[in-house]
Amino acid sequence: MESTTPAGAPAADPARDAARDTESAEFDAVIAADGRIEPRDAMPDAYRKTLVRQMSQHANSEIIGMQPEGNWITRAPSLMRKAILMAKVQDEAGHGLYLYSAAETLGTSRAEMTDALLAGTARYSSIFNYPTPTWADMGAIGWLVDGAAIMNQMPLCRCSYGPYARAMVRICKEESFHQRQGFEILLTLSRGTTAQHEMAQDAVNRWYAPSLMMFGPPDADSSHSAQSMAWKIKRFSNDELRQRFVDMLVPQAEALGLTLPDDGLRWNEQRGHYDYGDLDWAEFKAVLRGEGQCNAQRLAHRRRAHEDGAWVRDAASAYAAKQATKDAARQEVSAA
Ligand code: BYC
Repeated sequence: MESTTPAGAPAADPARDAARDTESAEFDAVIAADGRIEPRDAMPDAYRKTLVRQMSQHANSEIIGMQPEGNWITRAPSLMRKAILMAKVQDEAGHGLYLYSAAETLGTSRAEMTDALLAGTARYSSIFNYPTPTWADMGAIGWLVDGAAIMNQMPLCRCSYGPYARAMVRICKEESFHQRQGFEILLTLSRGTTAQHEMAQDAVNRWYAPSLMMFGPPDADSSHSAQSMAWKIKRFSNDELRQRFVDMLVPQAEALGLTLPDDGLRWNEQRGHYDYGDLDWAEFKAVLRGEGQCNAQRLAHRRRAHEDGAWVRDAASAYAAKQATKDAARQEVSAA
């Protein structure tokens, strides 16, 4: 325990201060050299806290993100579509688990992160609070939501925290497949009957703006960006990634034969980018406050699933305890 003065302040300890300065200089040098911080390396408390916040939010998003699509597994229009959708939703569970595991290396347990999600004190992506009323929503989620996810997550493969960066490599590969399957669903519908084309257009109309808001608030309102970029957790700002995403979508929408619902969308020769219309940030804030169309439903479902799964966790713990007792007995016998 740190010794303190009568007033409660830590007593002066030049040796401890010097060790802290060395650790801090080592951390700064690794970041400056574009190196990786590993779990046992010294790191500022605020860096650790930021990572746990972002990684747990990311993991929570993958887990909650299974719901809007899980909703369509039993209603997918063919056996092949059903098998693909099941595989995609399973991938998302896997992504959540890699990310919780990576976040655990920072000293916060998965149980703590899960409790925070269930208590409503941890965030998950705004995008998963929108409903999925038609099959075309599976296409729009794949094309737009997974498309935005890849744009945001590719740079995270170069994030300064090793376990997060490594988890992102596999996640991004799987997300690329997810995006293509979404694009292919929309292409099939767009080239189908008039009713199918309209269903695809309607889904794109509903998911376009929310997918642009996935990148977070405009840079001027982003509380964490500057520090996260200095620490090389984030490599690009929210607006930079949003712009890249819009630039990518325009030719893809043309290939799909669908229209992006944005009157402000036009090529800006001077900037070499597409301009796009204002987004409804009041809606974004309302969703973050828990007032989106599906916030209550998503959390209620997750809580129910957690309770329903209690017996699995109990059984796994009982099995682990039994194995540990057996192992200990075996070791005793071989030591005798
Ligand atoms: N939704 O200072 P800012 C997926 C919050 S999963 C909710 O810019 P930061 C997929 C932010 O947390 C997609 N909250 O924050 C899964 C902060 O609030 P707090 C998930 C948001 O962290 C299944 C405040 O607003 N991807 O792709 O620098 C099926 C100020 O923001 C959102 C990730 O999580 C939002 N959209 O930047 C299909 C990627 N945006 O914490 C697909 C990893 C902002 O101070 N995360 N907030 O209360 C990131 O890259 C960054 O955390 C963000 C935000 C770009 C999202």
